[in-house]
Amino acid sequence: MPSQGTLGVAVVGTGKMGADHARRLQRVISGARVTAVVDIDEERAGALADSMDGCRAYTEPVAAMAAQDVDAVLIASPGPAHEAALLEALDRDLPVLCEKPLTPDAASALRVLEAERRLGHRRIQVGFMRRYDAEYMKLERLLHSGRLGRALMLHHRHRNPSMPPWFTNEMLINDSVVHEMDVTRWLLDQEITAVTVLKPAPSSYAPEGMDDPQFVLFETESGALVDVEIFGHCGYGYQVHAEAVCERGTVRIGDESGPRLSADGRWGGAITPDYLERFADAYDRQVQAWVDATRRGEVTGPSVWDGYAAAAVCEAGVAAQREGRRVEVELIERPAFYA
Ligand code: ISE
Repeated sequence: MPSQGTLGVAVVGTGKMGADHARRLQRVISGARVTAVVDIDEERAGALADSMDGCRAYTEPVAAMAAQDVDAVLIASPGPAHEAALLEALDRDLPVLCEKPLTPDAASALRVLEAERRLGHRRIQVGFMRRYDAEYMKLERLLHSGRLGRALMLHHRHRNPSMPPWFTNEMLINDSVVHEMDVTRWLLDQEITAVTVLKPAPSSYAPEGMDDPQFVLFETESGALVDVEIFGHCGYGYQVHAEAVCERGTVRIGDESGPRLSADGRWGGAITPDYLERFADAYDRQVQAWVDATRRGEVTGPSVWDGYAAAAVCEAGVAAQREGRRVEVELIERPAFYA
């Protein structure tokens, strides 16, 4: 499938994430190059295409996917635009890396799942990049080694310095806590069964209409309890921590590992300003793994099932957030196709 051995990738969506992925594919990743960029904002797509040799700008994903030099698609447009692009790519049997969330709700995620099953083989990897972060990978290996016994609780902290002006209360669940939903399912190797959202008195820096921070509680199949502090406007930097409390020990990741400076009678370090920096290595590893697998004709990494399961937990989370009650997660039975 790759033309001349190099994978020609169409990047759909040229906002913050799409532009970063295009740069990564062009400058960091081996075995791929960006042959198309797509955005409804013609000028923005054009400017990005002009910065890369042999890249064309399109305003419609369909047109880019039909191009001769497009072998695979990286979708980084806003969540509501994902379903149409995913179905189009499946129709053309094109490999896809789709930024999270797979789609904004469980019903649309299920339609994508059904389409991939009809195709008869996996084509889509979902961009849950924390699975490619070195510390998360060590945590996952440790938990699965059994050395610490069963995991009883997870504590997650997810702090952003601020959110863009268009960010909503629901997006704190759908775009931010969705990461903790995925890593919880992956680390504990089980589904989340119920969600509760509690809200402290909001920070005076919370924008109008947003309850910030929030405290989200997951229950899981085995009876583990998982809490997530989601803070959209902590003001001081981007921090993601996770701690597992197990029968025979605890393990914590996310404490800044950068250089620890001692000077002028103080010690300390820096906090990353945003997720692109904090998870830069994880994004690189994820995209390289996708390109490598695609060139081998394989699909690895988080699947459409993972995207659908996260969407179902998001739906419960948004209802819990809105209605102030515990909401159970509704999931179909996992198809053998995604075993
Ligand atoms: C953003 O969309 C991300 O995916 C980041 O990883 C997350 O930390 C942030 O809260 C989201 O807005």
